[in-house]
Amino acid sequence: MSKKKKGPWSTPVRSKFKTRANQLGLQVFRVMGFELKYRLRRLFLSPRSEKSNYTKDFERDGYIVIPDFLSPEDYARLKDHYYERLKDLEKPTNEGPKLVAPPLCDPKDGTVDPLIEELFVKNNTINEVVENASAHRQHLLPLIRMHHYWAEESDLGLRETARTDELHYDVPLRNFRAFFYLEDCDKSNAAFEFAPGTHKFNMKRLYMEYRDSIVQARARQGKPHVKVQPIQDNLLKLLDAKPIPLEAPGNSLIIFNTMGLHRRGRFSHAGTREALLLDFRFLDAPANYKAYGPPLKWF
Ligand SMILES: O=C(O)CCC(=O)C(=O)O
Ligand SMILES: [Fe+2]
Repeated sequence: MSKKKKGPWSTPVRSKFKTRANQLGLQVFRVMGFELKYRLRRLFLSPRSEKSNYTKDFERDGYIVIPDFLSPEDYARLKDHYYERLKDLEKPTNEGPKLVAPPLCDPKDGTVDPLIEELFVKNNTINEVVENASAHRQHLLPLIRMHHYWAEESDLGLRETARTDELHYDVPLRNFRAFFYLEDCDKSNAAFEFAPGTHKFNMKRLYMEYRDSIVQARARQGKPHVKVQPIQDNLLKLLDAKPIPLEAPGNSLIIFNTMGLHRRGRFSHAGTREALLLDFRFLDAPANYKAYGPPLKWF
């Protein structure tokens, strides 16, 4: 339990203030500020490479799926490595679908798994897409986790504990994550879902941010434990959000913009979804950037 003294600036008061500030447009200004910073960076960052079709598709849809990402030899090496590590992991026993996600590369303490570094951290395709889409030089170590997600018969129909199976966006700015499927993944074993086009910065998005920021702040007023509210249906309609399951064979990489609306798929039978999750969130988060220490130079 935290021993912090609760003053007048405690969460309910702050939430009330936040509700008011959002009614006056706080979130709209924040989102516009993020976009403006991106546009300024873009003026000064010359692309490291020609923009490939990957980058163009990524700009249009907010995600790309790259099949046959690794050579057959590297894919086999990676699978051996993954399943070797999986054997030793302690498994949770919560009700509902379960996740084990230990880090393999962690910028916080500088842990770097050599095979993951070789196959993903120094991968030109990933770095090209991320650099061109964020206008940041990608020279920091991403956070990379194993993502062993599974459901037993008794878990079917139960909610996922972190509620990431609800349509949401992670941050209101251009930011990136990637899933590498180790095995075939379709809508029956919780394929990741993304609503194409919902990552775009435009007037509809700003209006959505405005309305949603008030709903979220109000929900937290006096209820600090309420972290995320589902986005209201009328706002989903406004953005024309139609999530599609990104079904793909093993050895596929999916890169997505976390500003777009997405969710974790659900299991329709007992099964597993084996993946790696790559997270480039620190690129735009000064606090994280500080926590991660000086940039590691890969190039
Ligand atoms: O596990 C998933 O399919 C999605 C999780 C998620 O929402 C995210 O990584 O941002
Ligand atoms: Fe998410």
